[in-house]
Amino acid sequence: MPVSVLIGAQWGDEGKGKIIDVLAGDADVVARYQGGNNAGHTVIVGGKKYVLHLIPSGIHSERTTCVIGNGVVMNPVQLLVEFDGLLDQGIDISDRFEISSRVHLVFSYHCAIDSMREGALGDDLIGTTKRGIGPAYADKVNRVGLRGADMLKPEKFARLFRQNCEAANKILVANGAAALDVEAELKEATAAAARLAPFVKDTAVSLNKAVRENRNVLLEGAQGVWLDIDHGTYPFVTSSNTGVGGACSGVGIAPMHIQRVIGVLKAYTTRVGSGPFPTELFDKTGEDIQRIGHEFGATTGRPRRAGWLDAVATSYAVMTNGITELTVTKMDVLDTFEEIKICTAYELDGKTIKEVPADIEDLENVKPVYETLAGWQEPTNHCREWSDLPVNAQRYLKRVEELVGAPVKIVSVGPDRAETFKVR
Ligand code: 2SA
Ligand code: GDP
Ligand code: MG
Repeated sequence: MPVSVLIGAQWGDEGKGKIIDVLAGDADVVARYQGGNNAGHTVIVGGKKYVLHLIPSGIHSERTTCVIGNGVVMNPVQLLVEFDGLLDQGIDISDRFEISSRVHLVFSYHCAIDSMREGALGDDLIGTTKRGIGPAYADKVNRVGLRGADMLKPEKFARLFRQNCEAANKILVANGAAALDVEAELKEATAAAARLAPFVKDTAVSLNKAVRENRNVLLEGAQGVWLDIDHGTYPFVTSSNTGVGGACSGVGIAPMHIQRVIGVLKAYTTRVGSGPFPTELFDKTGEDIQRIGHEFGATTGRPRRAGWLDAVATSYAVMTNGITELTVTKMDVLDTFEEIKICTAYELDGKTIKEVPADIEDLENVKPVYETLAGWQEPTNHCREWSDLPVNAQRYLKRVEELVGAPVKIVSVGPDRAETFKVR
């Protein structure tokens, strides 16, 4: 059975968690491949809400093994907070949970450096989640990071932790921030590592075994394609490859096994944090989308900026990731709008363009060219198949398919698992 990858086709928060939960019923394995606890993936089942940050969103499917792949940066202390929180809610995944021995670890000193750097940037800040993600990936690339396997060797773990925490303290103090208490931090990290050690294994081996045995493997992207370190709106991006390329390297599965790439697309666009956003709305419509869609960060609670769907950016996402199908979420949020717009091109320096400029200043200066469609102005959250959708909602989705070049296969009309249907 081919491996499926599910990615965010915009700037994150498209509803990936919800869709992974829907698909997990048929999945033997769900694996995260990049990012860390910057992610906030919401799953709502029977009115009960779960927000996952590091643990894959396959928790509700008892047949599903949840894997944290090597490409993730994992904060052991925060992972346990999440793990114990699930236990309190009656969900115990301990017999179906694996952590890659090659995963890189995030500690409090990464978070302190992240906060210090953001503070120093003033108005130019990236708007990170301050979860230490960038500094942890920097340690990985600088070849000084601690990894999952180090959690199995307490002496090595302590030696590397002290080295790195002391180096971080020097940077913090030089920049006017407080130093961390190395031994206190080490104690907390060591306790977390000891509890997590039993879950550590070579997940590339177990995942490839699952692929060989024809089991259903689903790879769960975090953030979105436009936050990708290579293809996103650099420097206003996260520090990992959020797209399909990151999926291969982030779990150790070869590209030829991946035949299904599901791009999750919100029916409009949101972005949290700084950076260019061509279709952002600064008017009442934008406020309405934000309010009706409850657009607040699932990790930090920050308000998300809102605007219309951007078909230029989305086509690019389809192209660079080989998206084979789209899931369109939050259709219900647009139920009350008289008119709905889609950006079909940009204008830059008097020219019409259909590509996304790499230069951040150019991207900040593009003006969206819109096509306006009639809204449907009736509720959609009861819809359970294509023919239940109002005709104008069907027209909207058909137009999105045409403009971005991928078919819509799943539609989501509310936050609950039940408020979803497959198309055709
Ligand atoms: P970081 O923390 O270094 O990854 O931040 C870099 C940029 O990546 C953005 N980013 C996100 N964007 C959308 N959703 C994310 N997860 C949370 C959510 C966000 C939250 O589910 O709502 O709660 O604020 C996420 N994580 C990282 C970030 O905003 C920066 O633009
Ligand atoms: P993720 O990071 O892509 O998993 O998305 P988040 O969980 O951060 O944000 C998506 C939000 O939208 C969550 O609060 C979901 O419960 C909610 N949501 C998902 N799908 C729908 C939908 O179709 N309609 C509505 N109204 N809310 C949805
Ligand atoms: Mg999110």
